[in-house]
Amino acid sequence: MHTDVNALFANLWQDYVAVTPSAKKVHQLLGSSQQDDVINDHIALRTFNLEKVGLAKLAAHFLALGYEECGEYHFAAKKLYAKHFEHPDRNQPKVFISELLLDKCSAFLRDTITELVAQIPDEAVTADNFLYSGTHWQVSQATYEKLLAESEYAAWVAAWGYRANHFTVSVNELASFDSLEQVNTALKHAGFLLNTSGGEIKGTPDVYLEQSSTLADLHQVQFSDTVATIPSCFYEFARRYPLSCGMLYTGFVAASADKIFESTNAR
Ligand code: OOG
Ligand code: NI
Repeated sequence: MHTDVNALFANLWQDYVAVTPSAKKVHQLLGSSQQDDVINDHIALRTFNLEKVGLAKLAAHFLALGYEECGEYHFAAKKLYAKHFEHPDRNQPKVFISELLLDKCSAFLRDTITELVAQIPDEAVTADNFLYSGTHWQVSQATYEKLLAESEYAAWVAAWGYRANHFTVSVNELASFDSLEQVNTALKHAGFLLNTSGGEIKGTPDVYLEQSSTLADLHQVQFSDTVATIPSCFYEFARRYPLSCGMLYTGFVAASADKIFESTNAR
């Protein structure tokens, strides 16, 4: 486990941009508009509800750094369960961790994923680098595609393993943009493709959170038998609104998150 939260996020970022070259360009596009670096609202991680690598095992890395469990979310159609975590230091990014509920999936999917996860050495899961360690298994392109037909989420984790699925810019902290619409316009002008599932902007001020995201980059992945180009990771943008107490809402919105998951769908 990491002892330094900043080091953990720096490592997650390095690993993420290696397979998401567009993130660096987006970062520059928005970051160049202010003196300070772009502030991260949150990151997201994906896994399966197997004892060895379940949500709790990923969360342990953050709990050890002082993070606290804050909310839970259900996604019945996608067969996902998620929790979010916050650090007492409000400047640290929030963390959204989801897991695929394998007991609700087909025997093929469950058996395939169980076999992949069995290949992870036990000690790898608690190692410093686990959250940005990628895959610990070999998967063929045909197996990836068969997983994809049932669950885009399962196929994504089988191909990319353990790494940040996305980073999220805090739009509230951007000096040169007053709205998410403005951010989206700048992104589209620069040629980035946005996730339009559920509309370009998911959520409204009424639910205290507006979100948009790019479509995942298309990046080369090494399968056991081939090299293929498939969706990797994406970049998200979040604008939070104050609750009646005056504090910004810090949770997530399940209906919006349901659509954000689709940022890794094939184009
Ligand atoms: C997580 C999708 C949900 C959000 O901000 O609502 C999410 C994922 O795609 O793994 O990140
Ligand atoms: Ni997100």
